[in-house]
Amino acid sequence: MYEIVARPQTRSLRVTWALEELEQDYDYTVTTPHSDVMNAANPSGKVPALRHGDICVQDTAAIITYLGDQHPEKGLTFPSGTPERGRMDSLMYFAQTDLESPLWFFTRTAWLLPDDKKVPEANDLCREDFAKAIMALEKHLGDGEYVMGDQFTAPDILFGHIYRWSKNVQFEIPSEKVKAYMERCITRPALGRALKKEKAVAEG
Ligand SMILES: N[C@@H](CCC(=O)N[C@@H](CS)C(=O)NCC(=O)O)C(=O)O
Repeated sequence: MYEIVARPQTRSLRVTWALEELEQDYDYTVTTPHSDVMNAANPSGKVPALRHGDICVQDTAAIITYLGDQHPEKGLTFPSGTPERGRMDSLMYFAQTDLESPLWFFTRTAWLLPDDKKVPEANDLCREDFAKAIMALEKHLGDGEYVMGDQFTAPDILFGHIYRWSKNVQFEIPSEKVKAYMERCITRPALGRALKKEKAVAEG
């Protein structure tokens, strides 16, 4: 049985979404970043982590990939060593480094941190870097339904989640093609189920 260890309604949604796409059962241990429970599951104390037997996996890109690899018949990931896996891994790293980083830096330095730690002079740069990464994503996407082609796969979870987040902080998506793709991702029934689950566990 899989166990998500997380504060719900955070990046945890990516993991819940993956589990719902894979139609797997899972337990949910609700905690907060840097609690003893979280520190035991992730040395950084950040949420989420995934326990599975003796293994505890951290970082959402790694968790989603791990989960997809456990259920190859579902096609969420591609076999290790194949050209498709190489491309998929590129997109997983790109999503977190190029696309998510400016969004995360902005979220912290414009919203979450106390006023004396805010960095308003970095706001425009974050928006610019995010927009540049969206234009790169447009090239990756080509004419595909999803970023790897016709099939919904692991990177689509990251891009879909980042899209929801970008809307919350009013970051523009400067490509109609990418926006339409991201809309396709966030209308997946599995995401609907994941959102319900996250809400239910958050409310206890
Ligand atoms: N790269 C990590 C980032 C995890 C992360 O930053 N989680 C946030 C909540 S969404 C957190 O725990 N923040 C607490 C902190 O930064 O100390 C992942 O994708 O799992």
